[in-house]
Amino acid sequence: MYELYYAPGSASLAVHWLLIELGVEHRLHRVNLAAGEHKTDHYRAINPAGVVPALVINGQAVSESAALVLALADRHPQAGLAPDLDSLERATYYQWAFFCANTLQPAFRNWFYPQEAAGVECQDHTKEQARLKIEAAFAQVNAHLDSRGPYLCGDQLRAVDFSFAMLTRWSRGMPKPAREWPAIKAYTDRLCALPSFAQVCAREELTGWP
Ligand SMILES: N[C@@H](CCC(=O)N[C@@H](CS)C(=O)NCC(=O)O)C(=O)O
Repeated sequence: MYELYYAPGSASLAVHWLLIELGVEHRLHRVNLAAGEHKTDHYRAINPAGVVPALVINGQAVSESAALVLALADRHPQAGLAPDLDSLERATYYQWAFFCANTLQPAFRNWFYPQEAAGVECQDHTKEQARLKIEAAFAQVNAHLDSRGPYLCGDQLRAVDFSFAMLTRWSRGMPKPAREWPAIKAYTDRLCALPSFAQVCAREELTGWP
């Protein structure tokens, strides 16, 4: 049994979407970020970092969106969303999981919370650097999908695609949203056509993407 602590459209989206795609039983707890619920002692007992998501797996709380996506795919191998451990594709799979978690997501953090990195006085500069980093990352993925797609790991949809698709959605209000890169546009069209995407959008009341 899973319990997901989430906020609509946030880093919990990939996990929520994947839970639906996998068809596994789960209970949802909506965390009101505007009201600061994620900074309460109650929530910090679940995720000490005070951010969403957190996933309680059989009573044990785990966090970090990308890790949760990988863990879910491994726990439900019948869905075929994780490449075999000894396959070459597994290395590519890790590559994109860490790319999402280590390259793209921190850049988005700087875009959405530009005061964090170097203070309010530097926030415009931080945001501009974040934009450049995000656009460079999208250009890299676009070229990769063009030559080695249609999914991040090749022919098959994998769990990391849920993480990356979530991150492309975060760019929708940016000067150059991810869907302006043609291969990423085709990719997000494919991901967003999954019935599980319509379901997660309905549950989280998300609109405007794609
Ligand atoms: N590395 C974490 C980052 C999570 C994160 O930054 N979540 C954001 C929402 S997208 C959040 O909770 N923000 C509220 C805050 O930082 O106060 C993960 O991937 O789970």
